[in-house]
Formats: sequence, structure tokens, C-alpha cells
Amino acid sequence: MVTLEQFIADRQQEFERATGAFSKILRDIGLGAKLVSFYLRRASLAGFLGELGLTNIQGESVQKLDDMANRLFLNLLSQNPHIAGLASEEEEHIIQANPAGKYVVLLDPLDGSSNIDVGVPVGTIFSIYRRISQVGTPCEEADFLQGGRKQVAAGYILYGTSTLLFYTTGQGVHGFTLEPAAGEFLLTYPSVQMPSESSYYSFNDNQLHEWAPGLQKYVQDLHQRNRTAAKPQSLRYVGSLVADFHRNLLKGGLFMYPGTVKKPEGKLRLLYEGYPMAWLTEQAGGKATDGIRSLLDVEPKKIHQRTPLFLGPASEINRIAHFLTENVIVETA
Ligand code: P6P
Repeated sequence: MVTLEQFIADRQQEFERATGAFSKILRDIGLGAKLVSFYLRRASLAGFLGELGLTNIQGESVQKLDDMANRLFLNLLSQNPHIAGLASEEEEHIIQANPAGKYVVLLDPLDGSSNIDVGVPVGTIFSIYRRISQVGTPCEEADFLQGGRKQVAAGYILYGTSTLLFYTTGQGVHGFTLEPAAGEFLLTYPSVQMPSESSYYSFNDNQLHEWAPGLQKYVQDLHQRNRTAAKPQSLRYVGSLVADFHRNLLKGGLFMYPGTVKKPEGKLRLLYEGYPMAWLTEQAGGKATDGIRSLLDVEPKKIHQRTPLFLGPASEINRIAHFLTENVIVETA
């Protein structure tokens, strides 16, 4: 049994000259995950479900559990001496932590929270950068807007049938399962690789008529391929990015949340949803784009910037790019 802390300690050289900073940051993320997991599983017993009665920067109604997870992670991480600042989906502005810290952390504290009331898995997503502003001074927005390829670590926690923590530092994707009896995350998924064949497709087609014509053709082509495929791909979409992504990471599948005519930038956030999931996808051998470009190369301009998001096996991602860039006529039977 290898604990998360031991695993990181054994691989310190992967992260920033073995300063121990990463292990301390991930330890605090792991502690936050254990506490959020505890409260989530008791939410309906403790009156934690439902809306807080506030609206966040995204214009969305804040669920009580969104607020709990946000405050819990921010309180924990802002006391970590290695963290200079934080950004959160639930906070309009960046949050100053420790000027002597060398890293900044971005969070989606509780992703998919509208699913909690119906018992569907939800998650936390994190992304870590080494700051570029002067150590010893307050962090700056530029520290958070370095671009996806400058991440030094990224990962997610899935609060599902078990509590899982998956992360990468650029040396593959590694997964851990919380053992409640020990209160430890134990290594259960070393060096994860996404299957090259797609078994699932995950997208909400309620705005299909507003998607780019090439993407509508891709969907037609997908259904057409299923008619003759030995193993047709199945639709699996629970509406929690972390849950949908995690299944597709392990089993092979496409997740996409495209833009529409009215909202070309789509719904999901670039910095604390797109970039971390894109890096994990690439590290697991998959491909991540905005439909055309590698998502990690999409330039960040604002903390809460949205982006179309396509994550999956290269076979499907390349097909999507082909349909989006060619006027492909799909043979309809
Ligand atoms: P829709 C949850 O609200 C979320 O931010 C992601 O976790 C999820 O992938 C997406 O939105 C679901 O959006 O429009 O299909 O409900």
C-alpha cells in the first residue's frame, strides 16, 4: 500500500527541485478532499442541500455545498506557506495568501453541484502554477494567466462510489482511492492510459441545432458508424464534468461541450476546468482541443474565461477537427 504522500515523496524530483512544496500543497488538497467527502455524504442528513440564496460571479445560484467546499479549500490552502494566491470559480477576484509562497492554485471547488441533490457524483478540479511575479510580494493576476502548458500540477477529486484523487505533474497520470479506515489516499491507478478506442460519447445535445454544421455532421457520422460497428459507442452523460471525464479516462470515450451560435465560447471554464482536464487527457495519451487547436495552447485572457472543450481519444478528436475544417458530406443511408 503506497499512500499519496509516500508516492509524491518518492518522486519529489518530478516537481520543482524536491523542495517538498508540492507534497505539502497536495497534502492540503487531499485533506480538503477528505473533509468535503465527509460533508457531501451527510448533506441530506445535515440540511446541507439546496441553495444558499446567493448568486456567484458566474450568475449561478450558489448551492450550500458549493459554498462549503469553496470556503473549506480556500481556508486550508490560504494557510499553506507555499501558496501565494488562489483563484476559485466561486470568487470574482484572485485571493492573496502568502507573499513568500512560490505557487498559485486555481480551483473549481465543487463541479457539478446541481447533481448532488440527486446523488450523482460530483468533483473538485485543481490546477497549480509556479508564480511569475516577485516572491515576497502579493501575487498578481498574471500568475494565473500563464497558459495551460505552464501548469506544474493538475488533477481532480471524484466524490463517487469511492473518493478518488487523480493528478499529473507531467510524468503521467496517477490515481488514488481514499481508504476511510486509514484516512489515507492509497495508490490504486498508477500511470493511467486512456484507451485509444472510444467506447462512450458524452455530450448534451440539447443545443445540437446551434452547433457548427461540421460538428452536427460529426454527430451524424458517429451515429452512422454505430449502425455497423461491432461494438457501437454508448451515450454516457451524467452532467458532472469530473464524473464524465473520469469514466472516459478509464474506459475510453469522448467528452465534448462545444460552443453554440449564441455562446461560441461554450460553458466550461478554461483555467480551472479546461486546462487541468486537457493536461490530464494528454498525459494519459488522449487529445484535448477547443475543436481545432490544442486546448493547452488556447490563450488565457480572463480568470473566468470560458472555452469549448473536447477531450478524448485522438481518433475521435481528429475526426471532429476534420469535420469542423472540411465541408464533409455525410452519406445518409
Ligand atoms: P449541462 C456542471 O454544471 C458543469 O459545469 C460540468 O460539470 C458539466 O460537464 C456541465 O456543466 C454540464 O452542463 O449544460 O449539460 O447541464
